[in-house]
Amino acid sequence: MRSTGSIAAIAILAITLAACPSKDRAKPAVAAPHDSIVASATRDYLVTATDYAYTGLPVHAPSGWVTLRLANRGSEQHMLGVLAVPDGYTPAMFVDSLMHQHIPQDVKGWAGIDVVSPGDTAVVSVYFPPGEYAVGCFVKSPDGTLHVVKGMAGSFDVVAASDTGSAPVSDAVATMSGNGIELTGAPLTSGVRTLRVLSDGPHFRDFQLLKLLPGRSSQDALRWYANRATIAPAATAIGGVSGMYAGQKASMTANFTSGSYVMLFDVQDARGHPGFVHRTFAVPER
Ligand SMILES: [Cu+2]
Repeated sequence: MRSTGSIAAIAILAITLAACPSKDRAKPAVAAPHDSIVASATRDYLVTATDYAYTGLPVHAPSGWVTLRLANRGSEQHMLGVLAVPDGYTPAMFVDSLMHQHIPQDVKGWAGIDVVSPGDTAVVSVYFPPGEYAVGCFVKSPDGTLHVVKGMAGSFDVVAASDTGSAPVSDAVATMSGNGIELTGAPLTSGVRTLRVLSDGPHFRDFQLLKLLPGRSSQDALRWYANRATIAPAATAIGGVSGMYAGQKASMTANFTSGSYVMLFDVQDARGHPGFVHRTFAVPER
């Protein structure tokens, strides 16, 4: 498995671990407390990632648009992958399964936050229907272990709300397709900008944004991203939206500064070799 673990890793794990029948672990579903109505609640959560834990995860978030901020205070890269808790599992059971890499094949991913470099904070807004969600970090450490296996996992409830909030106003739209990444809307200029992220396919795509370090090329950045547990950075990972497929509603907000950026998502060729679809863009000096 490649080192750029993310939601894509879940799919691989699900296949690899198909011999681990989920029904052996499943117990009767418990009634979910989703029938209460949230009159007003925060829709903005600051989650802190350390090596290897999250703090500040929501407990009961309101349904609709929720903003998750992932502040990486660790020494490694981190992300916040989101999965719907499958039928037959309690959140605690499912988190335990993730930590032991027992993942049912029909697990349903949801939009989350892709990789953030140490010291940076990523901001992603996602539309959540009511339900129970588990989170985990699918980045690999230099020792080859996924952070979720080291205990970097958790869960939260999304409770039905009468007011489901509204989507952040976006400055541009990035659409992942089989052919590339289309970027529409106003050219991105320096400042805090919101990028609506879309995907046209039924399978997970993990949208990632990198800012190139001075003097480094986009190929340097892609080479680093594919091997980032083991080689020196050529870019800063400033987050992205993991687990995107057609119909998911999500956006990311970042403070763009002048320089070169790469947006990318993981692909595999017909022989299963990993690669990236990417697009570069420059943010001009003011
Ligand atoms: Cu991590």
